[in-house]
Amino acid sequence: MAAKLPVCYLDSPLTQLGWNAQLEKDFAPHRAAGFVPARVATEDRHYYNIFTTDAELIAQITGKLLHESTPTQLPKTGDWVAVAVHDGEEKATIHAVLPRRTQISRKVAGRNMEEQVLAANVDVVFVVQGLDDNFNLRRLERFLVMVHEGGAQPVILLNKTDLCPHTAQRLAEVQAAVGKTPVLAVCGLTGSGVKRVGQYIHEGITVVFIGSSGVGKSTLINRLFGEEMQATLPVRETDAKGRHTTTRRELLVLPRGGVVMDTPGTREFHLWLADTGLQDTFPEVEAIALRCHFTGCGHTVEKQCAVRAAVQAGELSGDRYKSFLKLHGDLTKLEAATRQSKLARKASDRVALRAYNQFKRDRLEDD
Ligand SMILES: Nc1nc2c(ncn2[C@@H]2O[C@H](COP(=O)(O)OP(=O)(O)OP(=O)(O)O)[C@@H](O)[C@H]2O)c(=O)[nH]1
Ligand SMILES: [Mg+2]
Ligand SMILES: [Zn+2]
Repeated sequence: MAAKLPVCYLDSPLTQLGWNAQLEKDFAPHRAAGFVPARVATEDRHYYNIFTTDAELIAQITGKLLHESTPTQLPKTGDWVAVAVHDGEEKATIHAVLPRRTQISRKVAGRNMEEQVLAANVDVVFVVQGLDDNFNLRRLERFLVMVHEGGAQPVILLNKTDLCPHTAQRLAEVQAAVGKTPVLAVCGLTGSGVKRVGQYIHEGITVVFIGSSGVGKSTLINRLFGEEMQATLPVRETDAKGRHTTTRRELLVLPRGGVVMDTPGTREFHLWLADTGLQDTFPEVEAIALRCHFTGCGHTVEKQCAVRAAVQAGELSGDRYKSFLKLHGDLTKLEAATRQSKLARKASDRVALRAYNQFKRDRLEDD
């Protein structure tokens, strides 16, 4: 098998991780300063798992970088960083983060509105939704706004086809709502449709799986690898809610090329300021809105509103109009959303975080 791999695959482990000419250029000053490039696989508050050309290391950032960075500028899964490797130890220090090409962020609960970067430098984002009780078109649209806003290409995966007696109907419904965004029906259980997912992944491409907890992100990734690489747990039967099995982000290199990232379920994600994302998610509504009489029309009570006229004329579906208004509202009411998500924050998140931190501590002690 190995002999059949292209030479570049064997020669350049950095290329396997997604390294390219632009990054090499961005990295020049850091190379001159004696640092080596690495990609962040997982991160928590203080420790990072990173991949260099030949090793997986645990890294910490310098105090200087910590003080000079805002929280979103700190290294995130998928980031390229400049590191100093400590000889004879499996440890490194991160001195700088290279500019990001794309990023996937969500709004998180906190004292103030806070942007949390889920993944950096991704090309394709698989937005996964279950065809069981999890299915929710409005939520799907919110995820799409998030992806468009971050500059990546979304692909929708409707998973668990085995649990849905009318997959074709759902597929058509979603496709009608999302326009040109590709929509695939898949089954993590049987592997059906997973080959077509793989067609979006090849060397030089980084993909990430996002979606609520329990929709099957890790299962689909396992399928892609053809082996169990992630722990998966059964969904709680009563409410189709997941158990937040994945408590940290993972970055994995597919044997035939391409980088795959897993994320923990984004249960309480809210929209980040997503003006461009809104336009990309509702292009037809935005086009109609150009004809509204008032600039800054709210499309609800205003006179001579082209959007409402379009709904009345049957040119725009009532459902589309409603979800557009909802997102429109979400974007202007971030403050309220933050308060809500604070209330929604569950103790289980803290438990998961604690378990992960313990895991990291154990791991460091093993080293
Ligand atoms: N019936 C059915 N179950 C599936 C399918 N795909 C995944 N599951 C099950 O759904 C449950 C959750 O799957 P995971 O892959 O852990 O879900 P996840 O999205 O990674 O969840 P988090 O890591 O918590 O965000 C597991 O019990 C899987 O076996 C599918 O196509 N059909
Ligand atoms: Mg998972
Ligand atoms: Zn209007």
